[in-house]
Amino acid sequence: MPGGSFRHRPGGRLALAVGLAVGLVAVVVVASPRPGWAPAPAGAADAVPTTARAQLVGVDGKPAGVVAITAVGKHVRIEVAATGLSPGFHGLHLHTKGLCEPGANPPFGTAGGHLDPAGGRPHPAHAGDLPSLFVRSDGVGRIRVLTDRVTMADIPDADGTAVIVHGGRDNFANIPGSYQSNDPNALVPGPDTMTLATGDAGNRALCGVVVTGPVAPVGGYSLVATDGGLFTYGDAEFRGGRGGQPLARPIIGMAATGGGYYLVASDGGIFAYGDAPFVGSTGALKLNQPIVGMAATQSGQGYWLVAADGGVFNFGDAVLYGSLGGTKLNARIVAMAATTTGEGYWLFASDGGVFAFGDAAFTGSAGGTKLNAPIIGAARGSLL
Ligand SMILES: [Cu+2]
Repeated sequence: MPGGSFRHRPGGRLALAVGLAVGLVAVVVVASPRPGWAPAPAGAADAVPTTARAQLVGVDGKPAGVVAITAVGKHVRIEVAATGLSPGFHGLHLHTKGLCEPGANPPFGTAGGHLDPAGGRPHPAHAGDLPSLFVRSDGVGRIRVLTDRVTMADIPDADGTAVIVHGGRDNFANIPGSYQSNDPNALVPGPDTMTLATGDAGNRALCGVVVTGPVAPVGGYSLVATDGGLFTYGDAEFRGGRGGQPLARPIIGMAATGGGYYLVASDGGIFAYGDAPFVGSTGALKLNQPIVGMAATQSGQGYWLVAADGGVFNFGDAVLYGSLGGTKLNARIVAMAATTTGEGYWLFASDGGVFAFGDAAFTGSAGGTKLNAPIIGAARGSLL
C-alpha cells in the first residue's frame, strides 16, 4: 500500500476497524465482515446514502485513523478519530477529490481543494470547512461535529470526496486588515489568495477517501472477564488487567475515564489503571448484597458503585444523588450508568425497572412489561 493510491474501488472491502491507540500492549483489529454487514449492491449508487466512512492514512501510507459520516436529520455528523499527529490544533476539511496519494507532490495534493459544491466562496465559507481537530499530548485527536453545509448527496459525487487533516493550524482566514501579506500579488491588506483558499493550514498530514456504506466504528470498547482479563477493540487503550492474577471475588464490571479505567469486583474491590485514581472501595465493608455495577464521574476523579439491593456508594468527586438501599425492590439491580454531566445516574433492575437520580431523566422503562429474559446490562444513550 505505501506509495499507492487510495481511490475508492466500488465493491472493495475495507477493514471495518483499526486499532488507533499509540503504544498499545494489545490491539485487536477486527477485519472480517460481521453478521449483518454487506457491501452496497452495485447499481445502488444513485440512492443518497445515510452513512459513509473514511480510513485515514498518513504520508507513510499507514492507517492513522477513521472517519464516520452519518446523516442526522437535516444535518451531517462527522466523527474523526486520528492518531500520530503533533499535539495542538490541526486544520480539518472535506476536500473535493476522493484520491489520497501520499507519493504525490505535495503529498495528498491529489485530493484537490476544499469541497464546495456551490463554488465561488472563500475560506472559511467552503462547505467542507470544519472545526479544527484538537490533538492531545499523546498524538490522538477526536472530534464530532454536526454541519449543515454539506448533505450526504454531496459526498459520493463523480470524483469522490476526501477528509484531510492538516499538519498545521487553520486560521479561518481571520487576518485583520491591519496585516499585509508579503505575497507581491496581494494588493490589499488582510487575507491573501492562499489564505482565502486554504486557511494556511499547511501540509496534508492525513487523508482518507470517503466511501459510502456502513460506518467504521469510531471509538472502541473494552471487554472484561470475571478473572480480570481485558480485551480492547478500536481505539480503546489497553492499560493493564488482572488476567492470570488471583482474585478474592470475580470482576463484575468496569468504568472508563479519559485516560484509564477501573475494574470492580463483586465485593467492591477496585483496580485502577492508567490515570484513573483510586479513591476508595467497599472492599473492606460487609455488604448486604454484592456490587453489580459501576460508573465514573465526568472528571474521572470519582465513581459510584451500586449493589444488587440498590445501595449506592460514592467515592472521590462522585456525589450521592440518591440510593435504593433499604428500599424494597421487585427485582435486583443489575447495572448503573451516569449522565454525561456526571450529575446524576440511573440504576437498572433485572425486570427492566429504571430509577433516575440527580439530573438523570426518566424516559421510560421496561418495568411492568413481560420480559422473556431478565435485563442484565444498560448503557447511556448518545450525546446527540
Ligand atoms: Cu484542507
